[in-house]
Amino acid sequence: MKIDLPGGRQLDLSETVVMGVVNVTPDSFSDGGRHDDVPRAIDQALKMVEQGAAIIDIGGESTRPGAEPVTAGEERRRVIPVIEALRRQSDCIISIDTMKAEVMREACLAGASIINDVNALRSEGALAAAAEVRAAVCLMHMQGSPQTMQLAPSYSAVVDDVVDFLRERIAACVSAGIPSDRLLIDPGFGFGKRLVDNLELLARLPEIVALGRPTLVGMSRKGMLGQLTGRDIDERCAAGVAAAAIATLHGARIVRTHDVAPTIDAVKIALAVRAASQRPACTS
Ligand code: 8Y4
Repeated sequence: MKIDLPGGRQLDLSETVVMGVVNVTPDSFSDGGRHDDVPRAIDQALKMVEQGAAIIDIGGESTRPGAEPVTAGEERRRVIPVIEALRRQSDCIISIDTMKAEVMREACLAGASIINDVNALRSEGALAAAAEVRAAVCLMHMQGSPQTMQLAPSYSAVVDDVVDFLRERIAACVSAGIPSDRLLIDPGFGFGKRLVDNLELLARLPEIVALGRPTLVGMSRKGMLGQLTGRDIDERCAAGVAAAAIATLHGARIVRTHDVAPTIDAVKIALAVRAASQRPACTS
């Protein structure tokens, strides 16, 4: 499946692709206001493109559990110069990771063509902004807000909850004039979920995929990998790569990661196995 993007670009999702994460936030680049933040973010993005990332996801607000919100002005100051510079230096597809309508608009004017919103366009003005700029949109499930989501997550049926939520947000987008062929969906690993919830979502990912829109997953470096391996954040690459392989085998079309090169290798293996399981001679 191919998705038409603004500016005549196309996102080819006939095979699973990798989205590289570039954070322009104080926790990844000192105080977030250094003179060399932009070149460092650009270098990181260009390296990921060279390694084979199809999409670069640029974010200026940390959505880690408990992180403090930033103002739209501050967020814009962080991400817009990076998007403008990357747009000049590369033809890659740029995704803007934001919950704010104002940042969505400016980022798309600066060259972003996917809106990656962990709040699924529920913020004020977000549906209208996304419709206006004609970008593709990733709708992600989250229980609660980034400030509160990991305090006491609970579900009676996590997969049903996520499926119902994503159906409702797809309908809201279509009502707001965003055609469904521009939408991506995401179960939101780690966003208001316990380990058991994250594992059930990964095991039953085919039920999300069955909603019929390309499915994006992001497990890279997250707490679930730490809980399963006992490893700190900087040591979770192999665990994330394993999770990416499983998600790809289960039909994920975009894998969001901090570790582009090894994730691409894992995606290749999983796609080959998936193709074998779907060939006529293989019946089980
Ligand atoms: C260490 C490093 C621990 C990073 C936690 C984290 C997703 C996403 C994020 C996702 C989509 C994160 C912006 C959270 N996760 N967008 N964004 N899907 N679509 N946490 O799963 O990376 S940020």
